[in-house]
Amino acid sequence: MRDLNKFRGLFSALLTPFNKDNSVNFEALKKLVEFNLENEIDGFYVGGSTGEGLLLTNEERKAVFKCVAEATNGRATLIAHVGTLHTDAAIDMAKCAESLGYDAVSAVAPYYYGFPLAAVTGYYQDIANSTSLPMIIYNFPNSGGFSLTKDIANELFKNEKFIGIKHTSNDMFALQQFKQLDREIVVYNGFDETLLSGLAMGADGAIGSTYNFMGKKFKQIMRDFKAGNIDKAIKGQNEADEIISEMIKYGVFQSEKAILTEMGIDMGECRRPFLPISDECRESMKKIAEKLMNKQ
Ligand code: MN9
Repeated sequence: MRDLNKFRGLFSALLTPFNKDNSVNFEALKKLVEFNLENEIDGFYVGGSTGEGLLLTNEERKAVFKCVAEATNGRATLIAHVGTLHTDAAIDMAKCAESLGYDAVSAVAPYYYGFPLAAVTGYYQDIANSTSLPMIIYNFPNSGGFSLTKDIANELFKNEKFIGIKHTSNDMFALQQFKQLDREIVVYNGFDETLLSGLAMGADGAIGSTYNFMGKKFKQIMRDFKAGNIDKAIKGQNEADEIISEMIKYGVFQSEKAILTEMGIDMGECRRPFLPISDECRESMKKIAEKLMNKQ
């Protein structure tokens, strides 16, 4: 049995900063890692949706893995998101993550073609069996049509390599069901705006984008929940959701880049086809950043 303890807690879905010419800004990335660690983050989920992983070349994704591993230097648990449409490319990235000392790999299901279930489970088995690293399934039903169920998960989790699920969905019953598999696994709540409900349904931790700048706040919500201070936890979640609902108006990733830039990390823009950060977004996020900086 693998030790699951290092996989519990609050994980930042790490954003990827870009230079003006659209290349990855590794200096800013290192700063962002440091900033997260100062804000009590337990680990990083690298190159996922938030990291614009699917808008990076595979070489860039591997370079980001390397930069984050070096910057972290053993101070946090590292999960490499290697999901893509092409199994061999995912395997290549998983091997890279293994050689860099990552703790686990994760992958979104293959999208676009509407693959049959056997192809999706085959993809997961092939990636999981290609390295010694454990696999965390990225269940994100809105991303391409595949929705994990308890039955499918029980089949996959017969393979000991599988240790967890990142559940990016507000279907809390599904999350609860994943905690009832034939053996113990880690389940991450994937939407920050519903972290508290995920915890109430048994989540072991959370992976999310807003933890890049609200790490301390969400750690406090987790502590309050654990201690049974539910009113306080609800208050904390409400405060965070006021910010997240404002971000959703302008685009979540653009808003996050605007906030972090205000906080002193030069994040640049998101890659096309994401829209540029609007002036209205910058104005609104400036206020949020100022509020957060005064509090944290
Ligand atoms: O990885 C993120 N999921 C996506 C987690 O972006 C699809 C979340 O952290 C969201 O960005 C966040 C805002 O909706 O909950």
